[in-house]
Amino acid sequence: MKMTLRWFGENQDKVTLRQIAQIPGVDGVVTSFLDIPAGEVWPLERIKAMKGQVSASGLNVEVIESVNIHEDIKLGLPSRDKYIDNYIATLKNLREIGIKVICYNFMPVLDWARSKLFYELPDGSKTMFYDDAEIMSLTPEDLLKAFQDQSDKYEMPGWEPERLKSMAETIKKYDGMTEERFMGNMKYFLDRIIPYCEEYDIKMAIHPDDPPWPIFGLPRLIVNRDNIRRFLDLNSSPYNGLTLCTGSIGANRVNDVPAIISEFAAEGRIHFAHIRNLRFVSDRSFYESAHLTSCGSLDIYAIVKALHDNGFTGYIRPDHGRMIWGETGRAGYGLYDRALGAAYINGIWEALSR
Ligand code: DNO
Repeated sequence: MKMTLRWFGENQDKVTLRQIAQIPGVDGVVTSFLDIPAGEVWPLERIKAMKGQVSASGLNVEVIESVNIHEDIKLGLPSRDKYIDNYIATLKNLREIGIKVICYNFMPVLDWARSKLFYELPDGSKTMFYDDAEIMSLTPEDLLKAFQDQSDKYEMPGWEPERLKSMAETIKKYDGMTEERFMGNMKYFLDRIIPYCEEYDIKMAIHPDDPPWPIFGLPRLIVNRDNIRRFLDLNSSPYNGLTLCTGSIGANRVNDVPAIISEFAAEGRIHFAHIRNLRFVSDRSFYESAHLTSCGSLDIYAIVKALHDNGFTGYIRPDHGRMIWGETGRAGYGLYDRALGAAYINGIWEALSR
């Protein structure tokens, strides 16, 4: 297991590489270029500069989250081939600095959703909240505005203004999109890129849909064990794998997260794990709690044990933390609570390994 922390890049993150390097047991960062629109080739010079900067802090960078998928690929439009060629060119450039895993998602138009970004808990910490009834009462534009209003001027990953410029029009294009066609579009993409991933030794790791059910009538497929199986079977190469996000899959209480992890880790298909806890306040409403098992509704010990006992050798990052000790910054991505999460997960791992 390799412990990492997400870092949004120079001028994009209040948390510095130096601070990350001081967290015990964190050896690397997971990063991206939020400003490069989906579908464009990532310039090699910029990639190398980023690598140089991370290395100078004594950290490594072997995971990218995310190289986003252009909407035309998800929609299966004729223009997809051009964007897939660009994706392959980006992979080739990322290989130059030794990138091993790409986290991406195949959620139509929108990425993850929350109703509150800074919901105050009784102890004064602030965290993200998902209330299904509230989300369902909003239009996608309302949700975008709510994200922008609450985000404290930080660009939220997956909610980049460029990507959502013509959100209403893009959502319209999904009219009549069936699950079968959507899966077919995933397969087309995978079959084109996986041979290059094998050659470049870069593993693709799809992120589950968050929340794991359809919103705004858009299809969402990476939501449970059976659909993950269907997805992995679309292309059976081990280079076609998963980012197992406990908070996404675990938001549907029917999903048995440790069992799902055990099954797919044993097959070597989990390349990256996002570990976070959440506490349900009703069936489809929850807030993101501290990582400790006793703080939330997920059994983080059982989750880490499922990875450990099934030979997981990939990357882990503590996912979304609360804002504690008066910290401000990008929702979910402060320093302190994520550092506590990393220390906690490292502690479980050490205990399991002895
Ligand atoms: C939110 C993140 C997502 C994730 C993407 C992966 O905090 O978990 O934005 O990075 O879905 O492509």
